[in-house]
Amino acid sequence: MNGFRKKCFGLMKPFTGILGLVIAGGCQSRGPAAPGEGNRTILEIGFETETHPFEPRGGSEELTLTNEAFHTGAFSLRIENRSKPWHGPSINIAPYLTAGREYEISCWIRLISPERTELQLSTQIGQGDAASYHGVAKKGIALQDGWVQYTGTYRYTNISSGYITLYVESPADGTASFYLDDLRLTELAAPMISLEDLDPLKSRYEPYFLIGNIASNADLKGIRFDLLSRHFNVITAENGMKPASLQADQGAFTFADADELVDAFLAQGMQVHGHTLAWHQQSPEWMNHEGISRGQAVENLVTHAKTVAAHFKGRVISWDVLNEAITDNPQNPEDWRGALRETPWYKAIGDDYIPLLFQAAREADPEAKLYYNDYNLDNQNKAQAVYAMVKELNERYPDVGGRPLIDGIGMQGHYRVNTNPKTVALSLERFASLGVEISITELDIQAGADAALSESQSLQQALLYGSLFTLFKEYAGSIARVTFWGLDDASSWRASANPTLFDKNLQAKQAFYAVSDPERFMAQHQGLTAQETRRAHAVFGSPVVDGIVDPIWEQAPALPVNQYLMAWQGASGTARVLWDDASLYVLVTVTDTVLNKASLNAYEQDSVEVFLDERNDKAASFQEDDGQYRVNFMNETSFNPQSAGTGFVSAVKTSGASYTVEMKIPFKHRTPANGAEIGFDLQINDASDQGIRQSVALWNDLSGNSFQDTSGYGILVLTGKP
Ligand code: 9MR
Repeated sequence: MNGFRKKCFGLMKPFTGILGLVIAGGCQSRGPAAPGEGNRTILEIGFETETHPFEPRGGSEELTLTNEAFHTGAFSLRIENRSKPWHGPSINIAPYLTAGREYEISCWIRLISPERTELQLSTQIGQGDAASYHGVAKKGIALQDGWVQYTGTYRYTNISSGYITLYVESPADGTASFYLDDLRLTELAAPMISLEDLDPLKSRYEPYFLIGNIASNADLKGIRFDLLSRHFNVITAENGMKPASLQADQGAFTFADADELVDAFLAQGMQVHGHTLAWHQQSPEWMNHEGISRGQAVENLVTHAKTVAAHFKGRVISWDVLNEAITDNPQNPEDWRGALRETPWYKAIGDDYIPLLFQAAREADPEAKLYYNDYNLDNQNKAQAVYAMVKELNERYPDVGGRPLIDGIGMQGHYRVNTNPKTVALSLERFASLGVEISITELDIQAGADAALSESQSLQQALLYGSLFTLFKEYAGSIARVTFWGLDDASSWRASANPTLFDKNLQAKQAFYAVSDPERFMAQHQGLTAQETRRAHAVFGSPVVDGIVDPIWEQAPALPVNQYLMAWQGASGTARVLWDDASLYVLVTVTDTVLNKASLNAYEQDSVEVFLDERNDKAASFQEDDGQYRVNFMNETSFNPQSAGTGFVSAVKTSGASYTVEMKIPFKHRTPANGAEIGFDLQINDASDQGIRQSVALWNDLSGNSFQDTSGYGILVLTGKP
């Protein structure tokens, strides 16, 4: 706790010697009690005494008690000199919490600068790699000329780290200064969750395949551990066995946390799958950086794989030996070498880094099943490239340890409600025909947004889970394991898209029941399938395309470009669309910290793309009314087909961590009118600081084929013409 961060009083006040907080049953009660019988206020901070328990989260920002402004009483906390969105006042509330209980959390905020911006009250659970971050009261607009209350609820299912903070951040403006007052934490009387009500999933799937989930060290106690142990029989460490976790510094292997995690689940009679021996993400810089020699790279790769595989020998059943080595949607998939991602491993060693790596793992742990693991394997081009790679390598290296070089293919399975189970089935069929085993290694299904899930979205999600599990059962002869990537929505890497079986209160969602008994669930909802196409309005109006955002754009609704094609979640943004009798106008604001256009491929540069199917005929190949319009952050344009560029105008403005693109696209094949529907999509390409495309965000179409197939585009409805 920070005992004496204070001062700059215009008014002197007596020092009372008591912290500015009141614990339940304490001497002070402020404002109305939280609604509900039996709720207990356990912490209140009004900043009315000489000390306060807040810390600066970033380090450099200043926290000062002040009487310049207050919500109640005479004082508040002033927060200034922030330089990052996540900087702000932070308080460790772990000592006040009881595991499994739900809390109402509220505070009051008034902006100092700018005049208005979006702030968020958030909570951090745990520290370092084990930390997870969750919005409690999201995206409220704070103002300069009045106090705004931020209120939300959160159920803390694991408090074992002893480090759980509340903090205020500013996603849209990293430098915002503000006053904070009257923070209150109320324990709600709602009952704790009962585990016994649900049939264990692992029993239901026992005849078919192993059923798994992920864990971190923070999950080794309490209700989360109980829930994991009840439903699953195999565990993957979410982050703890990745190269960056096990060998951050060369030669200094750090196994203690991973050992603790593995042994805790083994002691429950569960099994463990290892993830991952080599990946271009979450690997330390020293291991495989640009310019490293082939010899050094081989040494680093092989030493890491052998040491780690040997260390866990006998305790893991299988390894994701190599993760995500194939590019997205390769255009010539037969040529799997041409489809390889140009990672530092590949650049330093060449394509034989793959057999070298698998051989090293096999030598160190001959018993473990060795997997190639990747995402978007429902994309048939990518699936074909993986098929070609595994087939050729297994033919070329038939006898490694008496087994094929690669035992299995891991289909990660980061899906969305509009994922088509038929494409998943095609890939299962393709891989099964190779004779290798298949595991679904990271299953989750995004639905809804901003951590909100409507009843119908929840049902759509459950329906897709149901059809997938029906399918997995059909392929049970080839499928060894199905692992979910996240126990509950709040702890998921995609928390805002509600992708798991349990909600943030660890209550089973419809998705749980669909997985538990897919045939019954599908029969109960006969005829329904999970498909969701985004629709939005374009509003009548003619902005000037000059890089200055005219107020008229505000009349059009904001479209989130926030669904990811690749597993890496990079730049995202929002767009607005206007139209007049001659043109469609698109404004896209992208949030991106590093802007790069080093790649010779325009689509790999930081850039924005619009896809247009003017007649909305959803053709599976480009027709004359279809076009792709790309503008990078330096306002350099490219078009598909080339002729689409005729009459196109664009302007770009960059500022700090964002850039804004304005486009004017003339209508060429349709006379626009109120009510007309147009096929439309948006894409944000995010280049890494190495100039490689690391993430693709879209408004609607996640087929990866928008450049040639319009059938997955979202729909724009033209409105507002007087
Ligand atoms: O869920 C993991 C998240 O906590 C990490 O921040 C992230 C870092 O890359 O990795 C996530 O897990 C990834 C997995 O290791 C490989 N496939 C994609 C998963 C989601 O990004």
